[in-house]
Amino acid sequence: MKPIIGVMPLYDEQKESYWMLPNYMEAIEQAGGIPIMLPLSQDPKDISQIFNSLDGLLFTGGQDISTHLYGEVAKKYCGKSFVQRDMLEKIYFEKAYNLDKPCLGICRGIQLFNALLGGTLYQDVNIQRPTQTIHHQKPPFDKPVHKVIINTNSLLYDILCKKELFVNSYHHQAIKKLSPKLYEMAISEDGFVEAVSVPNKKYIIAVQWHPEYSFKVDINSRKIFNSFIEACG
Ligand SMILES: [Mn+2]
Repeated sequence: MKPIIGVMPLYDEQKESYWMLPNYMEAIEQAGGIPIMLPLSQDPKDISQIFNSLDGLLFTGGQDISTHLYGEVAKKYCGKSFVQRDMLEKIYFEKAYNLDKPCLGICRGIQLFNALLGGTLYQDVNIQRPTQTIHHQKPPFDKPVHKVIINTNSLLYDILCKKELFVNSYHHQAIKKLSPKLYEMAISEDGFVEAVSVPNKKYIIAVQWHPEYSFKVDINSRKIFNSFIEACG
């Protein structure tokens, strides 16, 4: 039996439409999992039933996270948020955290885990913490644009066996204060937290970059998805 992975839905409020980037689905499939996009329904019984049928959860990219989740007021340069998805992901993440179900967070995912566990975010790194390093690249998105330094005492190092990694980058927000419940697995060359794990959980990790954009050309991106699906098996 292949592991079934719940994929957090993408939603376009203007079009009032669900959507999905095929790369998230394909990256899970190539690693041996079955991806299923989740509905936005917040009925507690429905969510429990869905949650129990899943072997793991993928927290995808998307809108900026509501600032009230990390105790701030939105500045004018903060992007639009989508509260319904924030609430949905909060419910799923807290269940997964309490029951130690495998989770992989990507981009918004790392920011979400940090906010939900008591950390804070830069609402816009360009304004609040300017840097020469490119974090919001132009296409092609499978091309690396900056370096991350990996903590050798981390799950990410165990997965990749690399102290340095070149990654793509497509984010305008980032972790400001790291949650005391998260462990820093990698930082960018200019000092942003780019990968975290939850200590004492089997596999709850998140990265700030986008392995789903690069898995077709990059073995390290595939290794991240492979390790996730293995943990879900
Ligand atoms: Mn970056």
